[in-house]
Amino acid sequence: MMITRRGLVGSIGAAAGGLLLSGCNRINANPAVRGVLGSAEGLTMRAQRIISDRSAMAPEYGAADMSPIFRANGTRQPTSADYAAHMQAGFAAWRLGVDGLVARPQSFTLAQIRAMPRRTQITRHDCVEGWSAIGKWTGVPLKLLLDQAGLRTSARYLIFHCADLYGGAPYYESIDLIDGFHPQTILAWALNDAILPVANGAPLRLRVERQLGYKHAKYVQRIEAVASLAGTHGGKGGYWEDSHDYEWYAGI
Ligand SMILES: Nc1nc2c(c(=O)[nH]1)N[C@H]1C(S)=C(S)[C@@H](COP(=O)(O)O)O[C@H]1N2
Ligand SMILES: [Mo]
Repeated sequence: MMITRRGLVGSIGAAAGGLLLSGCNRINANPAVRGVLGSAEGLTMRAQRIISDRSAMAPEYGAADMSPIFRANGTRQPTSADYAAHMQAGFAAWRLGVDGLVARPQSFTLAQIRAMPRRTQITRHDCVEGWSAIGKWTGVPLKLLLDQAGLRTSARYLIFHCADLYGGAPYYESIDLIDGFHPQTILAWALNDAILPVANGAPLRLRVERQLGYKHAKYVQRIEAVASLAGTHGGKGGYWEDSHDYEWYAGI
């Protein structure tokens, strides 16, 4: 994958691109870092870091850094009757499917997922629309679900199918196996020590901390292991990738 200034700005639109760059400036408060990142050399460096250091951990913060309110963005409540029924029932009958190129297809209840080992992390969420928030997420490491399902050797990507439509189209996202098995990649069921609110993706949402906000699929109901992204929806691996040409790998 190539990351160029044209790619960044062109994919998001000039106005939002400006916001993205200002977001980067905030992220790198050190003026020296800011200067380098603003240059062509800096873009090369950023690309280099993404390519060579995919297993690095995203920064984690302390309780004092947490945003007073973690705002919601995109879908705040899926509109289907099916989702409404699950919400009414406290998601007691919600199932998370893990299937596709796996040896043992799984269908997890929320109770099963909450009983599995959990990871809690305080991280910063960066949205391309120019806002960030620091929140405390608790959930099951995705690796544990993948291990139970047993990925086939042909699996290359994981597609997250969501329960909502956005702009009339199904929201979905995808990641590769490096992010899939990254220790900070979790399916979160709690935010800030409370059960995950509907606005933030109840009952389960992806946290993939090395990438931008739109990759963090909310309302996840099915994880599908695939060899190629070409066969799903528009074929570019996500709602925003298909509809607005956003980068598939949105590393930060
Ligand atoms: N299913 C679904 N997931 C989604 C979205 C959405 O609209 N639907 N919006 C994305 C975007 S752009 C962002 S910034 C985050 C927002 O997460 P939040 O609502 O918890 O702030 O969710 C991402 N995941
Ligand atoms: Mo976003």
